[in-house]
Amino acid sequence: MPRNIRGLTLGLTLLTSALPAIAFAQGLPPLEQKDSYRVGFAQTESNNPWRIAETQSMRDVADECGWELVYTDAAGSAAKQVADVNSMIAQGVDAIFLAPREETPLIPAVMNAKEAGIPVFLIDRNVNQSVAQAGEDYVTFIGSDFIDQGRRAAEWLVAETGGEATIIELEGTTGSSPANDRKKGFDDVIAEHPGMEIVASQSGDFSRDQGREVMATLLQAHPDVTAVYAHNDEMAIGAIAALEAAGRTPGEDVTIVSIDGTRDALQAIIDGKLGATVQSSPFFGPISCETMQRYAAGEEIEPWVKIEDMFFDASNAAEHIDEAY
Ligand code: GYE
Repeated sequence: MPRNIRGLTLGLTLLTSALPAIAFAQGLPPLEQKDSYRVGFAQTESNNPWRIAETQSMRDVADECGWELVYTDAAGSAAKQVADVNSMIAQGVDAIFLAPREETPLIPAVMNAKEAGIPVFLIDRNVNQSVAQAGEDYVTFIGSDFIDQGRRAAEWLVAETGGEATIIELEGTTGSSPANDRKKGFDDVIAEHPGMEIVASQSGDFSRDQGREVMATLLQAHPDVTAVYAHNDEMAIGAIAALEAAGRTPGEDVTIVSIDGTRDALQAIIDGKLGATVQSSPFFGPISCETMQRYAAGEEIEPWVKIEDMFFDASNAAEHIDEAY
């Protein structure tokens, strides 16, 4: 082989082995290994303890992970969140952690970052899988199995009520992946039980106030309700307030199940008002740091970095309340 060609081959081999080969093969932007990074974190809103715990968890790992955090809060607007990501791109951050408020409206933000050569890690919520894909458009989705959370809530409710219940379902933010999937998981299990009926299902936007208002309205139309499934704890707490205001006794004449594992929810379990809550961990800092480091080291990242969640009911709520948020 002529010397110059051998030299070129050697040069190319050295070049490609020094960079994350997998990232190139998949068309994802590579990420250099270095001591410090400017890292964007695009939060959806800060209106509940879960969101605040998530933001805190990201801040807590920033120093040891070498992150200079560029933090934005979309204040409940998908349009603002797209603008927030675009501004991070304009500032030339090294990587972006995005918690997409809704599944489809955030896709342009993901694509813009990809085009600008900035790797995106989705945390806590996913985007529409038929439009954008992990390993191609963004590195990975780090988060819980929301379908399974819905199933676990339903299975607990079936066992608790002996398979007989008239259910009101309070859905999360319309168009968000946890609302879509928590509904699917729950409704599929309930459909297998003829004694269980969902008489109303409406969004309370994952918020305590809206959960209370929607519950108060639905209660007038369905006074015979015997169970409530809320897609998060905040709405469950709101529903408890609405039931009490209407003279009902949550935990006695109405069985309530929800998802998250907040401090208020564990306290409501201890108080006998909430039956159970499926954990959905907000502690994304450590796993986000580790996943980004693996990516920078050139490792192939699985499309879904799955978080395993616990389950809280009367048997263990007191034991876990001190670690709750
Ligand atoms: O359950 C809820 C929050 O996206 C998994 O969003 C998260 C959900 C969480 O507002 O409380």
